[in-house]
Amino acid sequence: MSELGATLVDLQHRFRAALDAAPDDRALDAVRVGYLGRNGEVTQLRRAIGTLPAAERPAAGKLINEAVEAMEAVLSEASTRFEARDVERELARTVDVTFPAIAPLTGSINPVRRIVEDACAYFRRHGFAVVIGPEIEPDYYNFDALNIPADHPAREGFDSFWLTGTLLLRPHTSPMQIRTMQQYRPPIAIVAPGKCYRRDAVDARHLFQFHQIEGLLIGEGIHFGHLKGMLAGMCRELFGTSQSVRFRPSFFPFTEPSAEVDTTCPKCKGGGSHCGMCGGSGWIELGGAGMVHPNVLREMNYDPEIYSGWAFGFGAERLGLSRYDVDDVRRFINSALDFLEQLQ
Ligand code: 2NL
Repeated sequence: MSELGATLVDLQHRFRAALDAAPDDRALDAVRVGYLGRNGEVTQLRRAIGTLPAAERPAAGKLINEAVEAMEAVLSEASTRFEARDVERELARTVDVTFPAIAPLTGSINPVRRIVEDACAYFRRHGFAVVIGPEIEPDYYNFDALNIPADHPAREGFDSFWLTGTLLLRPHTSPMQIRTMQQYRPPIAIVAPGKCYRRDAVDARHLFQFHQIEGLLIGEGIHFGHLKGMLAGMCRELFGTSQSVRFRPSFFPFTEPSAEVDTTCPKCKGGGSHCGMCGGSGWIELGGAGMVHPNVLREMNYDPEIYSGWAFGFGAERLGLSRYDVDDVRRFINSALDFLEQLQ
């Protein structure tokens, strides 16, 4: 082999070794410049051709060209290998096909709605119909028909959003119970769920827009025992058997006698002392109930000597505090989905 041939073989060996040792694209380019660049080793060999006898120059030029061709081929191979490695790395970084998938957002039912639906389902199973109606009602259906005349102080207690002199956002769902009584004769067994509005300052126990579930049973021989049985059953259904119910004497213009209904405080389990949730009483108030006032029955043209009945009104958000052991009704409406999705 000629001297030049031996030099080129050695040069190519070193070139390959340098390429193999190059850790990245930049190092690869440095090797290229070192051998094939303007001042590279190969270029210097080409310049040396001029010093050879004229007859040997063509063969020398051919040898160098062949070597450069071979070197460019391995260089391009090495460069392709780096590109492929970079793509692999990028794919491995962004797409790990073995990684557990993110669960899709399926949505969940708001706990207040679930309570309303569960309570309605309970009463349905016991033969009650569910009635729903408008949120804007005249004062007659909200007050007059419920034994609360125009100048009655109890109207203040309802602190309503009035839209006109006679129209208001209903402060309870009683209007639908009045409408049903006007439309049908006893026996009547209904529940009226829905949104209600009161001008209350918002705090841990109050929202100015809330949900109520009212119930009404009218017939012959209906008494307070039926009411206690149905409400105890509803609480058992919503809260389970660990929470009990108690009835405290109270007053409403539309029932007589009247009672306030409490359930065992879910926080202190009735223990009481120093409990921040129930204020130490061991009980949480759910709402009110009682025997429908004779004046209300008379207004509906039901004879109080023949018919009697009970009614109740519960705040759905209050039921939610007990059912889910939540300390603040605002939690139900602040749209913190990670919190709400836990309450099923
Ligand atoms: C409360 C009290 C109550 C009623 C609502 C009612 C409806 C008719 C006739 C008689 Cl049509 N009564 N509803 C009865 C007692 C109490 O609600 O504080 N609820 C949160």
